[in-house]
Amino acid sequence: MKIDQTAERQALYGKLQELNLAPLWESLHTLVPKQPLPRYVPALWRYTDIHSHLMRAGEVITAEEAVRRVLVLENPGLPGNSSITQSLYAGLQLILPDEVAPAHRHSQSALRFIVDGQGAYTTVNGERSTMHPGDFIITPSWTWHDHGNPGIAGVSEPVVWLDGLDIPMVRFFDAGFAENNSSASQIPTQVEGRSFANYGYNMAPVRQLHTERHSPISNYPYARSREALDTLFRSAVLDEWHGIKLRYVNPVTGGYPMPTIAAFLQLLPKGFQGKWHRSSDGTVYHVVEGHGRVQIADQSFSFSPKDTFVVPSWAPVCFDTPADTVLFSFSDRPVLEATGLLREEYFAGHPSTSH
Ligand code: GTQ
Repeated sequence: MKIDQTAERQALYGKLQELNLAPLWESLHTLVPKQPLPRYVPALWRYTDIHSHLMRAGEVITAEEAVRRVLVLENPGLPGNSSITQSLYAGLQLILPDEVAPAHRHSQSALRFIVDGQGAYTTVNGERSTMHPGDFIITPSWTWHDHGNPGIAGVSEPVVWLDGLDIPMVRFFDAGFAENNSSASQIPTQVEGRSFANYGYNMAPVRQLHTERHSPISNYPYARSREALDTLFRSAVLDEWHGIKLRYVNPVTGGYPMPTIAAFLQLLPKGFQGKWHRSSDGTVYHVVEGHGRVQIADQSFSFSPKDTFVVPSWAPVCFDTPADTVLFSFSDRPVLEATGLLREEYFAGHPSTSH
């Protein structure tokens, strides 16, 4: 005897819903997927599309009024979420000459990767860092930070950087706290470059114990990281998937700069045709130098300097670069490693033919 299961089931589901109950068997396959099923999608933001709008934002609102004048890079698969991946936020922040973005602190961790312009600084817990294009700067959880742009050596120009924060992750845990400082700008209490002098030369202070969860270095200067990539390119074997790729470290622990965010810098030399790989940490990439093409699953994007793109969790990715190319990237890898959730796969051929 064939009964009308559909109607009977729907009747049951209706009654369940009134009692805040739901039938697992209707959603089991998406709740426990065979592999990640991200709702966010591969996407690329061209700096040439964004730049004029960012400058226009500089005309319609001051940094003071905005607090942070940022255009959020919002993943088209997560509209209204201010997220670039399920766990991470990215945005392009503009600070004009003589502006100040006032001091505050929050439980969200932030990174800055300097995109354009000279003459701005950020002050993190009393230590000021002058920003240079390509510098990687961290603002760890609950550290006071303010930004300013007084100019430098006669140069007075807009400064733009990429912000990366763990905002969606902190929102997921409902663990967000924030407060404003009573003064807009912190008076520096440390000599500029102090953290780098203490920890940036493969040395460490003999008596001062750094017991924080984040790196004691606040600014990882591009000149040093770039030099490392160049030396390795001339002397080391190229990784067939990543080219020459280094990760930024907390020099005290060898771990990641902050507990929730990993960051990387890689050189893909002229003529590089990378192999396919994938990993369970959805990753945001930013183009520092060069140009090329990234394939993400069945999509292909060409990229130029200052563009930003996102590779979702478990999407196969490969690069080819007709010119020497440097990519900065960041992800939630520390959290996936700490929880045993990080998986990676390196393909010998095309992902569709490798299984
Ligand atoms: O510079 O403190 O893009 O608090 C978003 C939130 C930047 C910042 C953002 C923030 C900041």
